[in-house]
Amino acid sequence: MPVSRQEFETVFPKLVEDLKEHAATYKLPEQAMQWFDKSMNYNTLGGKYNRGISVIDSAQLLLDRKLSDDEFFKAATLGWMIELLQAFFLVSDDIMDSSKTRRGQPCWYLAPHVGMIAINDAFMLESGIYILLKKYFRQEKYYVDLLELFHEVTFQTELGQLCDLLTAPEDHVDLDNFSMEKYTFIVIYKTAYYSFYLPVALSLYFSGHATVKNLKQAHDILIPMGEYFQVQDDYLDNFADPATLGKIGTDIQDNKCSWLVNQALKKCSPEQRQVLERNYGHKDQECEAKVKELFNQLELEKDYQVYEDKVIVQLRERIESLDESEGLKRGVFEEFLRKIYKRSK
Ligand code: GPP
Ligand code: MG
Ligand code: MG
Repeated sequence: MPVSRQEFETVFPKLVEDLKEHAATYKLPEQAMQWFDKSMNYNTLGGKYNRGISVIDSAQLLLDRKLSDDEFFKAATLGWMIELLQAFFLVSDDIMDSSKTRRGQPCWYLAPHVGMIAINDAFMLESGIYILLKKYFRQEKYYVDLLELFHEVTFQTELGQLCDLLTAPEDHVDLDNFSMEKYTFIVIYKTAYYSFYLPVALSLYFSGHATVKNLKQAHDILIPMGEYFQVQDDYLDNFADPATLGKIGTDIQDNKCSWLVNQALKKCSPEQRQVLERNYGHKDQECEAKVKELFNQLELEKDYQVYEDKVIVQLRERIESLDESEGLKRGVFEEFLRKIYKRSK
């Protein structure tokens, strides 16, 4: 049985206490302690927790049994460490993308009295990962592997974010700068590693199944799965109802090399390309509305359906041909795919 959001949430308050206790060893003043507490709760809670919960679900499948209370706590702690990493990324990403809302509330940097303190809060969310890792995993023989994994995946995500930002300059629009090759690099690095490879890699170490072969097999299924997830994110950015999505899309105004604009460029007429030239990437609602209208005219929703049907077949084939001889299980990937298939938020 997959773990519910509520079950996963029961572990978080203890981890917040652990991090505050660590800060207390430095006699952190009370005002700052309250601020840290608020930032952790505001920025880490309220999402879908797909990444975090997948660590526990995968561990259960890999060990092929129900986890003991202690095992559940430790697997959940690894899951919350990904959620802290995600919180660190999202607080930062929302500043960089000038986003307005996240998980149905104002982005943290826009919350009352926060502003650019949010940058330091983002760093502290990241530091929380390593404090918890040391507290709960220092004695494990795979401690250094986990440490290196978090560091490497963070670096990979930053590489993706860099390319995402460099292909979306604020001051000039150059549609020739977009391509599906660049797009693929951006989404694999900014999203797929930390959202898909990381949870399963963590559960492989935790369950004692992290052989070179298993890590490679997991990688080769999860990176394409993460690519699909970010195509969904780009599609939803324009086509989803913000009330359901919990965030207002910014990709058109932000001049992003998104999946939609790449599809539009493939099929637009010279006249339609002019509409894009004149309106894409402007911080202006009327320009944005013209681009949205063009995306509708071009029936990009249909292209998305075709893409989704095709990629699902490919992913299922890859899962089917998985070699389970070293303890990896198809169910790990089936469950992850089930969580995101045809998602609307
Ligand atoms: C999501 O892309 C990517 C990230 C959250 C990675 C950020 C990486 C950093 C190193 C800060 P997105 O901008 O499309 O996200 P959303 O649609 O949720 O705003
Ligand atoms: Mg972004
Ligand atoms: Mg997005």
